[in-house]
Amino acid sequence: MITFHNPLQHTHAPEHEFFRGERVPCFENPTRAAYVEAALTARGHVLHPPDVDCTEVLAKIHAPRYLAFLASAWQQWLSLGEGQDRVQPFPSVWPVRTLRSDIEPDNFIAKLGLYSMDNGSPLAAGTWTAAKAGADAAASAAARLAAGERAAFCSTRPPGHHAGPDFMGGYCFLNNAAVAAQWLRDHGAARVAVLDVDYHHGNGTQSIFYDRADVLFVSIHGDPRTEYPFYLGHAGETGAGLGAGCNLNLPLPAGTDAATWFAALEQACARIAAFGADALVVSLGLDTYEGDPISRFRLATTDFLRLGARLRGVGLPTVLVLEGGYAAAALGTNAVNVLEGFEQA
Ligand code: OKP
Ligand code: ZN
Repeated sequence: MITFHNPLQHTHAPEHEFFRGERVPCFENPTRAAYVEAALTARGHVLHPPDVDCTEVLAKIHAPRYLAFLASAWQQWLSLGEGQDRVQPFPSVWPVRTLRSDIEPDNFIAKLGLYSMDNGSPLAAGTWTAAKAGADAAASAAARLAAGERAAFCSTRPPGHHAGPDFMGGYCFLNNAAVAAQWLRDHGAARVAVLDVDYHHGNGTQSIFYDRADVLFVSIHGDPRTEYPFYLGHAGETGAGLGAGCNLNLPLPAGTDAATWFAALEQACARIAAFGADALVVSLGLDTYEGDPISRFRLATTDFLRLGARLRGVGLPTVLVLEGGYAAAALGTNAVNVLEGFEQA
């Protein structure tokens, strides 16, 4: 399988996030990609840099004012005063119910709240550079399907599936899986399925495609009653308008084991088969792993071989886009296991 990486991923390296009242080192850090790339290289894969510019596709899935903000956010932060480069910006006020989100405030922190769903997506000097290159890499992987490849993997970082039409969230800034799906739509695929197997519901991807009939979104994830992102991902969310029936959520309780998880995967695959997609995009979160520090499913390293084999069985040209996975030292092996399961099936 052809593999892509993001050579600029290390430029997105915020130091801290908040966890239960404490500032802790970021779970989503450059080391994650380093482990994935080392494991891929060790098993003989050649990592390709992006060769597609996703700018046009980005404009179809994200709002112009959000993209403009993100591209200039660090410069705006620095212009607040001397020494801002030594600290991270965090939002502190959000336009929830009854407050207006149609007017972009002038104040930087107010803008950051407008364009964020949480305080868990810290910005760094290279965030835009890294996120844009990561989205380019996802588009590059999608482009290889049109060129005849059976499958392509993209070691994207930062992740993307929580990023919505006009907001960042959950360590995500640009929705890489949505970029891949939209790229495929724009280059010959009439219908695309997105399968999100990250532990956390891909609220951003769901929202981007919620009213569209040309992109099916299917997600297996921790029940939002107890798991992040809390406010989306319930089974009753099935799509709206033209997209009615084109969204399937399969929430599972924290603590779910591999047997139950793979039964949900069968339901997901059945829905994808019925949809009649021309291509498949997988939001490949590996935080379903039993050793993940912030998630609570119980998949073992060998289960990722089985996942890869089942994904190949869907029988569609497939782009695999890395999402979460925070047991960094195991992430490389878990990722290459998905690829090897896919290739050997
Ligand atoms: C991103 B992805 C609190 C930590 C919770 C949300 C988890 C984001 C997961 N500061 N952060 O889906 O793997
Ligand atoms: Zn996740």
